[in-house]
Amino acid sequence: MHRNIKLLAMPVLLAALLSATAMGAGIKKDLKIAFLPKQINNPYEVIADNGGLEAIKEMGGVGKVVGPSDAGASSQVSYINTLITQKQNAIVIAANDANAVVPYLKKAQAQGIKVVTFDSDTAPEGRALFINQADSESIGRGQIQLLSKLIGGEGEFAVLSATPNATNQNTWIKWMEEELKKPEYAKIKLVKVAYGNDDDQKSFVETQGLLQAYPNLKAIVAPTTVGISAAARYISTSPKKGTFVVTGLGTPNQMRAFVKNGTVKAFQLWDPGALGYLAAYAAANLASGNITGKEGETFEAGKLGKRTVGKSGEVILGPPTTFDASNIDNFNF
Ligand code: RAM
Repeated sequence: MHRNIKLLAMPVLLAALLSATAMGAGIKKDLKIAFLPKQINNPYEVIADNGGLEAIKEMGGVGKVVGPSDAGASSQVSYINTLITQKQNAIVIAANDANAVVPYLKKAQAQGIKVVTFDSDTAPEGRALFINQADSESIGRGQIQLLSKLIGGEGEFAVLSATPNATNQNTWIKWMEEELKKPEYAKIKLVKVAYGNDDDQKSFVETQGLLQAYPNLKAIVAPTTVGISAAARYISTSPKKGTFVVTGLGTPNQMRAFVKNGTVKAFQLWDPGALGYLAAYAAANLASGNITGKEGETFEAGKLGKRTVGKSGEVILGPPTTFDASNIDNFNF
């Protein structure tokens, strides 16, 4: 009888063990993990934060999201100070500025709080890990490759970026400029980098300004989900709809209507939810003492599987996807 019970219990035990391995074995329970996005009301950041909260729930932790309503360089400082006072186990931040938040993040780390950046990095001393959506160089170069196809290899274009201090956009723009040096892009000219500050209205007005200032402008590349949707909205009611090219990085849900009505042909992104999910697992593994942020370390990230820490504490989610009329309906984020 005793033996039978043991036998019966085996599969149950095994299943429990397997699920513990998948969903973060070796993760301390009740970890307090706070997400601090660039801005609380940015749809992209909301999806990413929700991915993070899902992972924290899976791991039996206590998650929360706090943050400013604007993406200004120092708008996150007061939130970091509060999170330190609350003795969070980890802070997961999409930094609005590479340096402005660093002294405060160093203070957090000195008190034992683990810091992970995601989406937009700080200087390396601000954090243990940076969870990057995709390799920054490929994102930047990929944007120019897509633009070139869409404008037939020649013409003037402008970049409509987020804030002037955004680490992620600035890195991508730097790689766009590198890609433009290749001979095959000799006839493509970047005339201006404008900043919509990841504010919908400002991005809309900047789009209008670009079209007025550069009458020969053929395209806008907006490597920000806020910028690309505002630019598309502007073009969708202008006589240039259908001929003017709007591309960049956007969420399929925000861009779907513009693809369907012919304003936008193609754009790119990754799954922001998976990015937040991966960042939460990275933070929990740091806070559980499983990893320290050194190159070559590995950790289990739930449904995303085993991940490896790369150079200077960078963990990469995966390659971006190009969305167009043929595949946009397969995505819901
Ligand atoms: C905006 C933000 C975010 C960026 C995306 C692509 O939502 O600037 O940081 O990663 O666009």
